[in-house]
Amino acid sequence: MPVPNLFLGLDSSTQSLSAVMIDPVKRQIIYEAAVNFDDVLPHYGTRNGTLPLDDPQVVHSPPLMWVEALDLLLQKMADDGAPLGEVAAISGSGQQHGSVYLNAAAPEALAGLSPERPLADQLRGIFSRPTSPIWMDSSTSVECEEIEAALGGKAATAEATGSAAFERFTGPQIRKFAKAEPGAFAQTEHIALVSSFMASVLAGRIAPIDSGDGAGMNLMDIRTRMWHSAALDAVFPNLGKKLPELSNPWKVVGPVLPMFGKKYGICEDALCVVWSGDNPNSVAGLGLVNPGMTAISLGTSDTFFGTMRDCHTDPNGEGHVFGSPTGDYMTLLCFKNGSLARERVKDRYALDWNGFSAALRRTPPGNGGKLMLPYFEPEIVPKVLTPGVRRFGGLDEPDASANCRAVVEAQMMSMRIHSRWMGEPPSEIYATGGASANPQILQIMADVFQCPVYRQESTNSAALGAALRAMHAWHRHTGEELLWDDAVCGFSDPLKESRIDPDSAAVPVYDELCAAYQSAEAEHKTGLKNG
Ligand code: XUL
Repeated sequence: MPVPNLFLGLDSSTQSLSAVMIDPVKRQIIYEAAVNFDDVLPHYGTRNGTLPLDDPQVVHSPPLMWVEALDLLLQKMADDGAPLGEVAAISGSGQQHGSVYLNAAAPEALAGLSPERPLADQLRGIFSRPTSPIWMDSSTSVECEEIEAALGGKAATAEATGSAAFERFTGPQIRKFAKAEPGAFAQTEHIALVSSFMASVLAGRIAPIDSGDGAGMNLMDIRTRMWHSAALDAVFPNLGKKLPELSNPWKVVGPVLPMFGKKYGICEDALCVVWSGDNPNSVAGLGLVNPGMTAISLGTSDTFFGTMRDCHTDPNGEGHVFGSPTGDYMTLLCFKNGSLARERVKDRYALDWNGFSAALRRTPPGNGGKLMLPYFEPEIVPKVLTPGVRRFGGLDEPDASANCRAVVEAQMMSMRIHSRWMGEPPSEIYATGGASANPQILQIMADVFQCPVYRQESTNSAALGAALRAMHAWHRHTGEELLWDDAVCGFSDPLKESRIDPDSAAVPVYDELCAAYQSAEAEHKTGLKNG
């Protein structure tokens, strides 16, 4: 029998369950697979992983579907000949904030799982609520207001729990359920996150919530990483009784249930390491293991996230602080007008991406003071509910080149301005996502932030991060410290040749333009109030 020395990361995301297996000796991903919920489990009737419901603000998924997907994915891995018998530890990643409600029958059903019958058949009866609200749900504004009022306002809530109260966060979601369905809530003995629920199935016991993902609930004291008693009270009296313990991100939940060995050949000594949220896992998967390391994902929306040693919270309540897998903190800011806005400008001037890049090359850093507020859609950061593009500093609408530069500069300056509260400007930035293939956009990023930018090509960073966390925790468990720098080395290195250095001549240009941008933002806000 080969010595178990492989690590498996699973990612239970909105639309699929995926797996990444790593070999720490070869420092390679040796196997990847995924099952898409809509495709392989059509009997749940989901679209893109969520149930079709009448109210667009209410977004739920069936947790039993995630259980059934686990059976299907492990079966696929066994059929593919993935070396499950050599797996030393498994961890995972869950879409953040989503909650699973379990009744009193859950612990026994989990502990008694048998390889003879499908998991879903054995766990069908453990839910006190058949559906789980997920991160896309935005139906709890009333509860957010109630929680913030109880905790002393937006900034105080952020200071206490790491984020202001957000509709998708678990605390407001629990409160809404408790108010709307008191009977079903009374039947709820255990509340899990998607991450801790999946770990519970794998380990056959109610798993802890790791402090990284726990920070996405508005229920955890972001500094002590313990349940915040006033926040618990703000949601429901005695809520603590229904919540599992919080743990550090390297906690071993226990052995993987032997039934998974019997059924799929997973090594009988394999450990289940606490699961975390997809964003904390991605921090590990992208190699952001030292404070100041930042990633900017240029996707449909743009996200800015990174590692922070000391805990600072956003007094404006726009950004989030979660726990990072290293035991530090991670920050996350989400900007809705990302690729969407870049594309709208490109299409307005009938350009292709080459033409867009040529426009960026033709125009100088700072755009001669021409500015755009790129609110093509309502914006999350800063909160702008009424969309509308505004131009300042002599930016003419027909000027294609200046508008191309203006939209990208606006995005980068907005990230610089709205990430200031983190207290640690980025030391280097890893750019990911579709638009990171464009060196002109990355040059503007480097110039605005005045730090080197690298391109990161990793696609499945949450599952990879989970596999790396499994490896890190397994080493700790066996009494051997594995430094995070060593853990990620070779797995999440950015493309060295993609390095783009900032132009130091741009320092005063963007200092001045950022101040002008901030005034434009303020003017826009006042204009909306008065208008
Ligand atoms: C983060 C968030 C999303 C989900 C996606 O706050 O809501 O990134 O974690 O799965």
